[in-house]
Amino acid sequence: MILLYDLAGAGDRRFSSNCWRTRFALAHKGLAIETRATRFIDIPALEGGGYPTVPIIRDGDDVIVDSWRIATFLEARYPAPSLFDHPGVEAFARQLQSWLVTAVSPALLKVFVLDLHARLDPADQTYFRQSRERRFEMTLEQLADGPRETRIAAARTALGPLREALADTSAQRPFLGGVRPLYPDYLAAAALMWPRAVSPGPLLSVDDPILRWFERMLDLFDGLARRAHKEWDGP
Ligand SMILES: N[C@@H](CCC(=O)N[C@@H](CS)C(=O)NCC(=O)O)C(=O)O
Repeated sequence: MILLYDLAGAGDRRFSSNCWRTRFALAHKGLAIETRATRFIDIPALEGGGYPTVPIIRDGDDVIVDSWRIATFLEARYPAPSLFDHPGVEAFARQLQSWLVTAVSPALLKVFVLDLHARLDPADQTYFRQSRERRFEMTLEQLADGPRETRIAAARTALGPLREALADTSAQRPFLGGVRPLYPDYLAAAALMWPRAVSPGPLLSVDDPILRWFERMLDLFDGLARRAHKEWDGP
């Protein structure tokens, strides 16, 4: 049984994209897991302390932190079914992750940061506000400044490369990974799981090809992601 420390907001919302990457990877490997709901303020004490972020997993005596390191650890210890299938897919996943962190997350944060703050456990709200305001050198309200429609439009534009990659998906090739999902699919789906968990505002228009693929991602593993707490008015 693998233990996953999974970030949770108020009402046990499992909103963390980084943790969803690991959640999907563990499901892909078919591994039995237990998740432990974790708040930001709980992280410093986990597993004896010294780990800065979640996800963290414990597998036997091994404690692994960082979603990428967890994915490669799982791949080495439980090779089949592979998360990457091919070294080229692993390289693509690395690139995709970097793009999600540098281009997509900032755009999503501008739209959803206040929704997220409002749905954190009250004990986490002060830590979240202080740490993010220090990091961005502005208040959360300044971060989310400007008309919401403009910020949503910017987030949709930021997702353009993913939309383009998914335009070729079809019944024959429904995933970025081809006939079946691979780690790039999990990275991209995980990025959408946090707006889905915290905000009623629709991020994607109903005819967006990203949404058709995301529906398939929600259905995987007996609807693992679909069963997660949903705030938005969409799938
Ligand atoms: N590169 C890390 C990033 C993990 C990360 O930033 N996790 C956030 C939650 S989504 C966190 O634990 N933040 C701790 C904090 O802000 O104190 C990974 O992919 O695991």
